[in-house]
Amino acid sequence: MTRYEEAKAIYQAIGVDTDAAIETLKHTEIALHCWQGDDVTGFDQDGPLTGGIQVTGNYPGKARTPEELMQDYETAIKLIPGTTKLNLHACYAIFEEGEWVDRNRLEPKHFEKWVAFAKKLGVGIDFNPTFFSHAMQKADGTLSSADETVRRFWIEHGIACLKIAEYFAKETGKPTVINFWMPDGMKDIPADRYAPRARMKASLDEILATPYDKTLVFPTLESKVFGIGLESYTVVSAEFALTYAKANNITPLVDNGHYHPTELVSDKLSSLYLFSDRVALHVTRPVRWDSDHVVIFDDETREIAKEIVFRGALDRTFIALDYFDGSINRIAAWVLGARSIRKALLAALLSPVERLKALQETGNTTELLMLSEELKTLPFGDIWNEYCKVCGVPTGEAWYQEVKTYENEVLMKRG
Ligand code: RNT
Ligand code: ZN
Repeated sequence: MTRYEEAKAIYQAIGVDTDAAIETLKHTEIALHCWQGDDVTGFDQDGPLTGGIQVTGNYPGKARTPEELMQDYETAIKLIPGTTKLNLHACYAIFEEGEWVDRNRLEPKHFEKWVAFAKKLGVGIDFNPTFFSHAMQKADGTLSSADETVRRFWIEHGIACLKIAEYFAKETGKPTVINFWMPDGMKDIPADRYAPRARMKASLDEILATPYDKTLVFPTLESKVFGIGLESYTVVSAEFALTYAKANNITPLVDNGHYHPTELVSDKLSSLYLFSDRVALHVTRPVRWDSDHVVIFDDETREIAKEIVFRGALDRTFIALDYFDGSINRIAAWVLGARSIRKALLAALLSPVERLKALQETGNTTELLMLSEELKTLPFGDIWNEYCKVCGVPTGEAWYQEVKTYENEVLMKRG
């Protein structure tokens, strides 16, 4: 008997079909964010990263061009078992030599090379308008700005991006999620919390009134509790985002770094599933704040995965990763985060869901706690290794050697 066969029998004894779990996980799409590869820099401007988000670290080998970013991305996804989706930001537009257009004038043609790349990899594309790192992102924000010129510019950007999202979906034949995250907010106490929110609402209404194919393009709205330099007020708070999404029949997006430290996204998902057809996630790891550390196989990531899987909601959840660490090898960062969310999903898929739920329903909370703890030491690693094998990617730490080789041969040669 192989280790997998032995482990399979152990799971079978508690009523879990490991082959079925592996098969489900293989086809579960995870959107992998391009912005981990270059510390959220992009290609359309030279300014600093703004919008109240920060990347720390100066690990060598950061991608500087579209070609480098694509090469790095491809290297990463070969080490990640299961279906990936390419997640792009508008600031990653690729211009011809000597060409440049501002964000409100972006067109599908500026993303042709990304489409060709996605087709080569056989993956779908998700998209994000970029409302930060730009001169038109003023102190009072973007879509909520009191300056009509500023607000208009960003509305045009939103509309342009909606069209690009539709182009992605049509070209790849796979739905495109387009996520709206605006950093708008205030460092200090506002005199008027209402007016910016009213302008934000009007702006989003105008963007979403643009015709787009609702079977192919799924707008999501991401809330946030605070940003660096935006500590006192964020326009798109949780209440704003959830209410707006519900009222306008779009999808709410929860980023697990965007709440107070003792709030847990795992506890929020069931409410969202109850009231929304679809739910979108940015999976990250906040360490004391929205620090965007690399996702690991920790308790909260596992609990989030459990909520999705136990609800039977994999097919109505858009799962994306969103973190950025410049202090370690950026390819390893991608691989680690993506493998970790997949481990969390696998652990959930390997649970005797009905038995656990029945223990709760019948008030057997002692047995529920006992079983939850015993499940943790079942031979999960053997199933994980089998999953990696089935997906044709290295098992155990073997993937890291490939990253190291790539680091020596490619990354270290970059200036
Ligand atoms: C920022 C949000 C947002 C960004 C990306 C780059 O706090 O999480 O999703 O991380 O759009
Ligand atoms: Zn996010």
